[in-house]
Formats: sequence, structure tokens, C-alpha cells
Amino acid sequence: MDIGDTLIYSFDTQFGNDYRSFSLDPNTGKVTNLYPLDADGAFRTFQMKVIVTDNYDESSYDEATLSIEVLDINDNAPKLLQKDLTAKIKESLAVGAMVQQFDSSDADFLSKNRVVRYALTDDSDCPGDYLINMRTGVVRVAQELDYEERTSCQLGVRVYNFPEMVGMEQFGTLVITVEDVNDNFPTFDQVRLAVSVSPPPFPPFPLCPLPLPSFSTVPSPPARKIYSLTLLGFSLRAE
Ligand SMILES: [Ca+2]
Ligand SMILES: [Ca+2]
Ligand SMILES: [Ca+2]
Ligand SMILES: [Ca+2]
Repeated sequence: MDIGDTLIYSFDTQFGNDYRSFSLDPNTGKVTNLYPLDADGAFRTFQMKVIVTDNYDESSYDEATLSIEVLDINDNAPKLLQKDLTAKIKESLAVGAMVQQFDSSDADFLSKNRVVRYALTDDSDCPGDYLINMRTGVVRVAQELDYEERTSCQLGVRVYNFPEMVGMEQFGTLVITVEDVNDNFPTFDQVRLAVSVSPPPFPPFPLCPLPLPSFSTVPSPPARKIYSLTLLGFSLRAE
């Protein structure tokens, strides 16, 4: 470079198309991106040629290759594939059995920015009944269920990046419906019942209307309430 020379910078437009994403200050050589850069998209690396000329002698020039790699940062929160899930289970489902599973995706490029964890939020209306695997998102029964005590439950679920970063999270819900099974024995209101009948007439004996013991049990629709009693050789069956 001679004293008084002015250097002019420009892209070599014969060398690919990557230069179209950048501007080059012809006087300072400063390269600026024209569009937002995104390591998570298809354009993570760029390569272009920069030519520098002496404005007094354009035959005098030099060139350099400029390679640009866009580095990934954690700028995408994990997203639940389905935010709101439901499940129907029987009250007899064993402790530890799977109820439902949350799944998620994370658009970040580097695996370290895609590490996700799952947790139940504190606003569940059945605390302690269920738990979620922090790594797999599988929800399981945590303690014995009882339809007669609780017939449904809404769980709040949070998926978040680990290590935690502000805003890198999403929330979902799981509504669980508990179905009844016949898990209660019927019980009589009276364990002893006194019945008065007239002396049996001559055979054939007519059927005697008998006061039947009242019957009670907690609701269990699938169950039929059947009982029978034997009196003086007569068998009586009621359903
Ligand atoms: Ca992320
Ligand atoms: Ca990213
Ligand atoms: Ca029960
Ligand atoms: Ca039941």
C-alpha cells in the first residue's frame, strides 16, 4: 500500500451467494449481517471472498476468504407436543402404573440447549396421587386411588430447559378421570333380622311375603346386590 492510497473493499460476487446475507462497508471493510442470524435454522455457516483494491490501480488487489459460523445459544423454550392431555384410569390401577406421558421438542441446535426436564406444578387438586418422571415425562400413580374419595384430578405440568433459564419453559395440564370399580363389599344395615310369620298352612305352602332387610353399600354401579335367606325350609332370593 502506498501513502495516499485508498483501499476499497468488496465481495467477490463470483464466489457463491452467501455474500447476499451481508453488507460490506467499502471504506472500512466492516461486514454487517442484513438479516437476523439463527443457528437453529438451515443457514448456520457462511463463506465469502472479500477483495481489496487500490482505487488508483484496480489491477492491484488482494483477496481473503471470510468464513462465518453462527454459534447456538439457548433461545428456544421446549414445547410440549400436546399441551393439554387427558387420561381415564380405573381406581384399581396399581401404584407405579403409567397414566400418561408428556413429550416435547426443542428447536435449539446444540444438544446442551435442548436438555429438558418435567415437573408437576404446585396447583394440583390431588397432591400426592401422581408423580412425573423428570426426564421422560411419564406420569404414574403415586399412591392408592379411591373413586369413592376423588373421581378426577387436574395436574399442572411444566417442561423446562436444564440448566434453568428464565423463560425457557412451557406449561400444560393433564386431566385424569378415575373410573369406579366394584371394590367395596356390600354390608347389611342390620346383621340380625326378626321376622314373624303365621304357622305354615298345609302343603303346598304359599309364599309368604317377608320383610326384607334393608341393604346398603357405597355406590358401585357394576355390582348387583344379591342376597338370599332360608326360613323354615323356604328359600327366598332377591336381586
Ligand atoms: Ca432450548
Ligand atoms: Ca438457538
Ligand atoms: Ca374405592
Ligand atoms: Ca368403587
